[in-house]
Amino acid sequence: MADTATRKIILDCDPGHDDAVAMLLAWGNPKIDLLAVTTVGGNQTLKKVTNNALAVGTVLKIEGVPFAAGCVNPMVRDVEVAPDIHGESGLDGTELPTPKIELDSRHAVDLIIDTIMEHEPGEVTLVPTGPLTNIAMAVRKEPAIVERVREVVLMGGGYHVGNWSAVAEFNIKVDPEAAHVVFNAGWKVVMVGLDLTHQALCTPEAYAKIDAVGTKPARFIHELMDFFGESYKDAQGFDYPPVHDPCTIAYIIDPSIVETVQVPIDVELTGTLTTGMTVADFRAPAPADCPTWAATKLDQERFWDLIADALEHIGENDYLAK
Ligand SMILES: [Ca+2]
Repeated sequence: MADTATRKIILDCDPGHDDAVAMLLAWGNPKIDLLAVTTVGGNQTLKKVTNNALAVGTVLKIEGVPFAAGCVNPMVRDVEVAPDIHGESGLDGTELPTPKIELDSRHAVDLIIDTIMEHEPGEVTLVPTGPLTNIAMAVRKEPAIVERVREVVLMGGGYHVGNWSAVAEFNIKVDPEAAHVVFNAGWKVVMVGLDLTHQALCTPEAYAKIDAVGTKPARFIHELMDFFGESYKDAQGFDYPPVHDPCTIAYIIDPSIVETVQVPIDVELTGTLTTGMTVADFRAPAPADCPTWAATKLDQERFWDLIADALEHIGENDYLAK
């Protein structure tokens, strides 16, 4: 029988074109109960990504969900941003509406801790789609969250490829110390890394599904994908942009869309060429108590159907200028 229970999640993000699509899927799919949206410095500065999160929330008509800003800088290293991929605003390529959503007064780390501790053990899933600074800080501030979280489904890393170096992915490389805390905390971690997300390409077929919805929010996503596609073409030679972050939400909605394998994973902190690499050990079957998993294979057709269904579910937004 299909699992129809809703899943409670906290989305910790750095919007970011693909983060915006993750927000869309988290809000527009009835199976997901979005408890909070928190932001972290990453694709752009904290100030910019926080404004972007509020604006995207406004486009998607998100209501009754607290939004909170988190850490400005990584735990140890200097901040790095990605204007070559996401532009100067962090969300270039479209017109952002004036946000209707007000920021929660709490720091994101406190909102994350409060939300987890207010719920029953095993109820809340954490979904980080930016650098892991907020999540690691939450673990350090309130270690009791580790046993209460159902699982951490994160976009980051990879076991064969990198994008911010030959072997490291952006979210992990920007704050490898935070990633080290998160991968070694002992809770279940599902790494939705580049091996998986490079299968989530916004192809002409994917555009057709988005465009068929015909609403202003669909147009907004289309414009984001246009900019994202040009960036990925120029910066990394992709024909179509890989839409990383919503793959985490797709996995939570239906794990048969995102296949995973249990494998020990750790994070390199001291490599001269490999800092920020997620090192997955495939030499032998993982021990039964291994808490880390890696995503391997995406059902692309069903993934893009989920995105289009979420846009249908949200419907029109007359607040938007176009
Ligand atoms: Ca992101």
